[in-house]
Amino acid sequence: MSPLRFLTAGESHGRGLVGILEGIPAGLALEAAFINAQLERRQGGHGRGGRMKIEKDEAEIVSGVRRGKTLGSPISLLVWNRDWKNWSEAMRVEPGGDEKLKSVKVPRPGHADYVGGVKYGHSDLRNVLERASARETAMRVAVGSVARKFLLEFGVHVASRVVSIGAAEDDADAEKTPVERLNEAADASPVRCLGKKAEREMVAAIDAAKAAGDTVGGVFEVRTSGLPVGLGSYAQWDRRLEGELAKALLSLNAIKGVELGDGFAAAKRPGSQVHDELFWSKDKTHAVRKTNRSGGIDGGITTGETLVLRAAMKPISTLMKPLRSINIETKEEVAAHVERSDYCAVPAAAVIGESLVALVLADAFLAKFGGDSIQEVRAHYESSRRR
Ligand code: EPS
Repeated sequence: MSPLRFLTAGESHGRGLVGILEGIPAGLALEAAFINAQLERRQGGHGRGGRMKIEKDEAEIVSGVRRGKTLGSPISLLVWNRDWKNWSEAMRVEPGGDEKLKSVKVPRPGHADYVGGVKYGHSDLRNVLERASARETAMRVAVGSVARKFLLEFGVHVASRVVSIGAAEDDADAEKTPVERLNEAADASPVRCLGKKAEREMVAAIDAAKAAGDTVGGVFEVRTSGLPVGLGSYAQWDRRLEGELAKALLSLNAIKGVELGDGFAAAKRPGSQVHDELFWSKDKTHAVRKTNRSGGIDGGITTGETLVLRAAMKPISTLMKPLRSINIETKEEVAAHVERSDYCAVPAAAVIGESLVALVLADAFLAKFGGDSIQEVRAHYESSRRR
């Protein structure tokens, strides 16, 4: 069983989002301000819609922390939806009210609307979209921030940057920016990329999509530093770390592809140009590599190099100039439902990607160096490093 697990709950326009994170050891210093700084990063990025002007996401720590330190008990978090006040009648929990209010009958192609309606037997597709909405990722960032805080105790940093938006691609070499400073550099850009020319092109791609009533996707990259050798395992399929990382990233709304290191490009090259050769460190105590084409994992196990993960996000499926669809009540073929949305959320998705990677890595870290308190984990970690 995974030492670390979490659940989220909450509808996009309901009262708020709830999260429970279990398995964080006792004694970790944790304050809401740390979580809130990450929530603020998720809200940004050029191409966001009107909702982010309404919300100012802030987490309340409801349990599991006393006097600024984790207790080892489940940590529960709350993020209230400010928009709830505009939706309290349409999203009422109590029975009754006007069933037609804010009801949705025409699914958006590519969204969960149709399949969710079929699956759960909903004739009002709002019952689907409220939970399928990417609003839920605010809570994933909140719980992921606790995992991030845990990893920082052990010198592990997780950061991200946007690689491309639509056809606009950043050719900046991310290797040149230390992972510890990558977020600072990316957060300074409205599209979270490193290159200035690419930034202009990405902003233009988003503006063009918006003007055309369309949306645009892209690719982001998550990078880590400070990871020890040996997280994950080849011993069983579900202990292979790249599988857990890919699962976490593909679980993020609109993600359609994930690659590690050279990923799909490696499939076109001969082995001699794909694998990272091994050399002795100067003191001959451990192996070093001059390349990191593997992306930091060999055989399901961290190599101790930078983890390099990329995820491809499809364009958001709510189009202001809607695609064709069907009315599930009248049986007509009509234009899809239109609802306030984002034009591009790739910069935000990168921040969420970091949070999901942090959760997987904290889990793998605890599986290897586990303990009930930070002191115990530290003792296990340090004895392993000495060995
Ligand atoms: C989001 C909140 C949502 C959307 C977006 C992400 O709020 P609303 O539906 O009120 O505009 O802006 O979600 C989607 C694009 C989607 O398809 O679900 C958020 O908090 O990130």
